[in-house]
Amino acid sequence: MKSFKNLLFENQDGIGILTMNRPAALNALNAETVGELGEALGEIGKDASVKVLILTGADRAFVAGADIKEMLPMTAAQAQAWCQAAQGVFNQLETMPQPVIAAINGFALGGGCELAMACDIRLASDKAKFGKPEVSLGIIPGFGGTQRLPRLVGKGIAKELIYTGDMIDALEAWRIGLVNKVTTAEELLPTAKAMAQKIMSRGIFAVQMAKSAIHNGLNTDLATGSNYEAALFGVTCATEDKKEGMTAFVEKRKPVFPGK
Ligand code: CO8
Repeated sequence: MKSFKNLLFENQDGIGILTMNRPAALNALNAETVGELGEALGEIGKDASVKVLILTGADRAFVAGADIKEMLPMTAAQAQAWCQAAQGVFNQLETMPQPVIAAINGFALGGGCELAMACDIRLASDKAKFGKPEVSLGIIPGFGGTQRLPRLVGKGIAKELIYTGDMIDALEAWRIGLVNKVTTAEELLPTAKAMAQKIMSRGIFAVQMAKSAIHNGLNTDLATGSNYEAALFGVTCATEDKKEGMTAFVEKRKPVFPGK
């Protein structure tokens, strides 16, 4: 992978760790960073040696939002185009083959909270802070926040967070279902890696199919989603992983999945 100005990437034995790295601006998302993110995700998505991706932030922020200084002079047309470009990258994150764990180490505000919500699973350090402060700036969420937040925490809580712009701590984020787990700052990455290891020990192709079934099923009606699930279930039954997983069960041993 090429090196980026505002991102760091390493592949630790199949666990990709992608770090938002623009600490002077608390990792705020300017166009350059979002462009780099799209490029990195495109490469990682095609790299079968990365089984699970962890997304985190450098220093004291996960991502403190879209870059306010860059947005200030934007016209309506430019802002709309910027929203659509960033939404495209967030959709790319949500639909890439690998499961993505957000390890939220600090501020996850505005576009940063939206970035975390495009990941599959969210883990937070007890130092993390969440919020949708857009209305305090006279704008609304634009990177999918009005859509993903109510789907995650329900309409009423999402409206409260978006209308008030209030910041909440990690425990409150856990209580409302915005994050799956809260750890100490020291334990955040180890916990994310342990979860990644566990996911990698399963039939990873099946995990990818489950991701697709959940994502596409939630965007349609129950009957269509269930039909899609049945089709992907059929696909998993054509894999060597299925043969190994079921044979290992019958032989009372641990499976060793070939990953295909
Ligand atoms: N954009 C640009 N710069 C930022 C941002 C940001 N979102 N957040 C922090 N920074 C910069 C600060 O300006 C400061 O830079 P400098 O040292 O050059 O002045 C540096 O990061 C450090 O920040 P602070 O000194 O403010 O640090 P504090 O610890 O005092 O405060 C906070 C931390 C509370 C996180 C504070 O920085 C803050 O409130 N930041 C803004 C948070 C915010 O409002 N985020 C939402 C932005 S809007 C958004 O994300 C909408 C997404 C959809 C966009 C649609 C586009 C059209």
